Amino acid sequence: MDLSLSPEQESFRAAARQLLEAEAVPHRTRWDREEQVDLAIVPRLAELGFFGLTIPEEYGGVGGDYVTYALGMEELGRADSALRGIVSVSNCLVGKSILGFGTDEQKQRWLPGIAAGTTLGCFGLTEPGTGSDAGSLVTRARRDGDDWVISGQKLYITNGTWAQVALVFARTGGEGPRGVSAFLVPTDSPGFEAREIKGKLGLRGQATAELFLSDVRVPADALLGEEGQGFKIAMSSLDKGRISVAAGCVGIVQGCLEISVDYATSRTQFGRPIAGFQLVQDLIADISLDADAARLLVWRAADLVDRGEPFGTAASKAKLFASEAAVRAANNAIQVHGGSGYVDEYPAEKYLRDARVMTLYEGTSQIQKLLIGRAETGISAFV
Ligand code: COS
Repeated sequence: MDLSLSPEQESFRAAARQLLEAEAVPHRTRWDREEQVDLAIVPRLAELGFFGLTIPEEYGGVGGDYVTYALGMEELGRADSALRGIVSVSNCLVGKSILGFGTDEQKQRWLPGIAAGTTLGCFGLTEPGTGSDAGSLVTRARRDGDDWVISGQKLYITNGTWAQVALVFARTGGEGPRGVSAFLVPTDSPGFEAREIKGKLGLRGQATAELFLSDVRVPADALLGEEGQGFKIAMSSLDKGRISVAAGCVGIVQGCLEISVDYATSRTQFGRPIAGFQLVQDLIADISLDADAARLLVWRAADLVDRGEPFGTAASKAKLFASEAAVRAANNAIQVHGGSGYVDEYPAEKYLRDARVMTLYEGTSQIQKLLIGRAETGISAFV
């Protein structure tokens, strides 16, 4: 693995930093307080190519490699994790699932809009009764002539109220993962309703919704992949999604490092900058170490994707470490800031609130450990 970035990767990262510093960072506290990012940022992110990263040019994307994608997610996480979620659910969980499993017709229909940011996607896997045990989902799709008719409920769905297309996982067969199929459902379909969930600890600027599907009728060509292949589609999407979450967490840790150094070198106590105190340096050293270690795990996983090698376990390791590191780093950043870390005039407390969900969604830390344990021992803890 080559740890040096190419000039193209460096220039994308610099352009992303510049855009986000100008158009996201100054507004993130307000967006967080108002529980709504200004959606005018979406086309601005799209202009830079965020939504088209790794989607081939023939489908309207900007192509590029997965390391570049991870750099972009890091910059989004550093600026505002709410934005990282909007991009990565649409581009990665939905767009890459269509790219990987869709027919040419499905790719032509959905990918250009997703790559342009004019079509947002949401990923409908989790249900009120099924979180970690995703293979037990109960949303049903039944065949009616040439159509599928879908009924059920989905919970904690990022982009749920903003999306134009929902990737919905529904049971078409018997119990367990093999009975699950995936469908591309236009969200303006009759019977489809999304209700926003308010009162989240973090990621407040991003829409998180509950989806209700009451006899939503879609044509046969809404089926993504084969009948019964839905669980595999969900799992392989999440393998990539976990790298995306982990990359966003690297951005959180990096942000925590920068604000902690800034604060510690300018805040004076006992007649000198607090950065001069060994116990403050201890906190900053821990954040710095977490940034390096998490970034290396993310780059390793992204590099495996780029090489076409198995990357699932590397993705779980990156997600597990980086998400726990983000919580730790944000906590340390608050400690460096003292009382100032507890108010949203400074970004430390938002980093902590946003980081907290990273150990939960796209597979909890406990699920990642069991996936790593299964890969190491060959024994599944899930059966
Ligand atoms: N890629 C492709 N296929 C996969 C896969 C992957 N990463 N992981 C599993 N599969 C396949 C298996 O090969 C198996 O196929 P066969 O039936 O043909 O043998 C099938 O899917 C079932 O796999 P498995 O036995 O691992 O299913 P489990 O029910 O044991 O899966 C876990 C358990 C916990 C791994 C899974 O449910 C999971 O990841 N849960 C977390 C869900 C999650 O992240 N939710 C967040 C939603 S988005 S916020």
